[in-house]
Amino acid sequence: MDKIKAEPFSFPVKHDQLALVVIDMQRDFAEPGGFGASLGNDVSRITRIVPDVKRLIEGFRNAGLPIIHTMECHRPDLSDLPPAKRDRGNPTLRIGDIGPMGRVLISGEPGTAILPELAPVEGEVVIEKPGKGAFYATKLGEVLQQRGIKQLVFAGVTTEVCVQTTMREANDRGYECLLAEEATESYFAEFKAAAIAMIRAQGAIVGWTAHVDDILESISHA
Ligand code: TIU
Repeated sequence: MDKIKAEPFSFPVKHDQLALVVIDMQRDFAEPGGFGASLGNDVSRITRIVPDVKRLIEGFRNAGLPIIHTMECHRPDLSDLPPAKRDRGNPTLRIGDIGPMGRVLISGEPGTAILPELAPVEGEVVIEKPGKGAFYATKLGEVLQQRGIKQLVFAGVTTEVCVQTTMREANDRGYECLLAEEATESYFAEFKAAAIAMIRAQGAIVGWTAHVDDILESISHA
């Protein structure tokens, strides 16, 4: 059995069942004027991981392995946006408001798009999701089942919000989950560190974590 060097112990990889899930690498989380910035966050932390996310995407593409991209966004009529989500906190811009990159986190708007360096190519699945988790109210589960995918490598943002929520959803559904450490980021360094620690604690209670180089080394033999 092939293994990827990982924590808390080696990840027992099956290349024919493996996919990359890139969570929410959208302009709205990474650029000034977007949703992340409207919550008061320093978005430059997010742009710093783009080269590592790109390396991971290119590795999966070169190996011919599936890639799934997610986008947190809502319908223009806001019918999939619970008031409890829209009204939360005191952001300078709420979801659906018009900002410098169009309507915040609305499907099809410029700010909602995936960063151009990481844009999906033909054949890659794009899942638009109204929640923090990518399984809630989406077809992700069916897509994975149809393709026989049972192991998921995770990248994207933010580590403790959409990435961790999706890993927990996947873990409960029986997927083996591996988080690529350099290809995920939070607006808060301490939250990234804590999320990584809690994911792999207790014998990989949610999943494994590994370095991008070790994941790429493994899939180069896929
Ligand atoms: N605010 C924050 O940390 N994250 C989100 O709102 N969404 C995602 O993590 N994608």
